[in-house]
Amino acid sequence: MKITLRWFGSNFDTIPLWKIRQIPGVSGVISTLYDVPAGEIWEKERTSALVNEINESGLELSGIESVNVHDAIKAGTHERDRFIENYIKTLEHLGEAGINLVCYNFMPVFDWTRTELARVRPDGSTVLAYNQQAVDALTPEKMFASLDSEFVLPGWEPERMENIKSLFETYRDITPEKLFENLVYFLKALMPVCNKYDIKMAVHPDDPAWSVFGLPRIITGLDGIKRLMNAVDDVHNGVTFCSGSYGTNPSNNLPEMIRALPGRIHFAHVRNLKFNFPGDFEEASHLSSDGSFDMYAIIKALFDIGFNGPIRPDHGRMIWGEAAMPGYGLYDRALGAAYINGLLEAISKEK
Ligand code: CS2
Ligand code: MN
Repeated sequence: MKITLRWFGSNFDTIPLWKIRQIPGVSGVISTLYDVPAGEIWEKERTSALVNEINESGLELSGIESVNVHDAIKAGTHERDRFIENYIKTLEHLGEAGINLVCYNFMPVFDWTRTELARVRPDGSTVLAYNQQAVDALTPEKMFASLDSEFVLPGWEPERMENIKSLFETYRDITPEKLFENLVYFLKALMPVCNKYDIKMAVHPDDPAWSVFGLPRIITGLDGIKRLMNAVDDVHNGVTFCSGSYGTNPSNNLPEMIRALPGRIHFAHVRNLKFNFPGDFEEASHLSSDGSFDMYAIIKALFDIGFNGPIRPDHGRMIWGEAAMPGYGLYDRALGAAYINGLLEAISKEK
C-alpha cells in the first residue's frame, strides 16, 4: 500500500507539499484541479504542471480525487453525451500524464453532508459531525449557510449552491434505479479510454450512506457495489473504499465488505467515527479506541486481499490550534498516517 495525503493544490491548500513530504512513509499526494468546474475538460498543460509541481517536491501524484461528474450525467439528461465526451478527453489527458487512478462520486447535487464543522470533543479538539434531526429540520441552502466556513468546502462549492433549486428539479423523477442505470451508462462509455491508458475508476461511497434531502443514493453498501461491479465487469471499474462513509451505517461490516471485493478496491480512505446515538455521529481520531471502528481489522482486511494501491488518512480532527479546511488539517492527518504505518508494519511482520 502507498500511504498518501490529499492535497488541494497550491492555490487552495494551506499546507505546502514540503510539509507533507516530511510525514514518515508518505510517498505521494492525491490531488485535483480544484477550480475546474464539473463537466469541463482538464487542459493537458495544467495536468502536467500539477504532476511536475508535485514531483519537484519529492512526492508523486498517486491519483486524482476527484474528477467530478456533471449532474447532466448523473440525472441522464439529453446533454449527458456531451459531458461524457469531455470526461473522456480529461481521462486522455490524465492518461498521457501517466495518472492511472481517478476517484469520483455519483451523489446527486452535492457531496458529503455534515451538520457541524467544528463539534468540540472532550479533549478540546474539533471535528465534523452529523445529526439526522438537524438535517431533517433544514433545507440544503439553510444547512450550507449554517456551516459558515471561511474555507471553500470540497463538494459544497458556492457555485453549486447557486443552482440548487433547478438541480433539485432535475432529479425530481430520478429513482435510485434510474440513477444506477445512468452510472452504468457512464462507466460503459469510459471503459475503452480506461483500458487504453490503464486508468482505474474508483467510485466513492455516498456520505452518509443513505438518502438525504430526498435525493436518491445508490453507493451505500455491499449489494449496490457488487451489482455495479457485475454490471460493468472490468477491472477499471472499481471502488474507493472509504471507511468513514460506508461506516456511517453501522450495519455495514467494513472488514467483511473489503474481503468481498478483492481486485476491485483501487483506493482506500481510512478514518474513524464515533456513534453517539442513532442518527448522531462525529468523526474521531484514527485510533480504534477513540471511535467505533476496529482500524486493525480494516487495515488487515485490505492487506489480506492484497490491496496495494494508494491509501490515505481521511478527515482529521482540528488540533493544536491549527486553522485549515475542516477535516483537512495537517496535524491530525499526519498522526493518522503514522498510525496506519504502525498497523501495516505490525501486520506485515505477523506473517
Ligand atoms: C471525501 C469526499 O472529504 C470527503 O468526505 O471523502 O468529499 C470525496 O472526496 C468525494 O466524494 C469523492 O468524489
Ligand atoms: Mn472518503
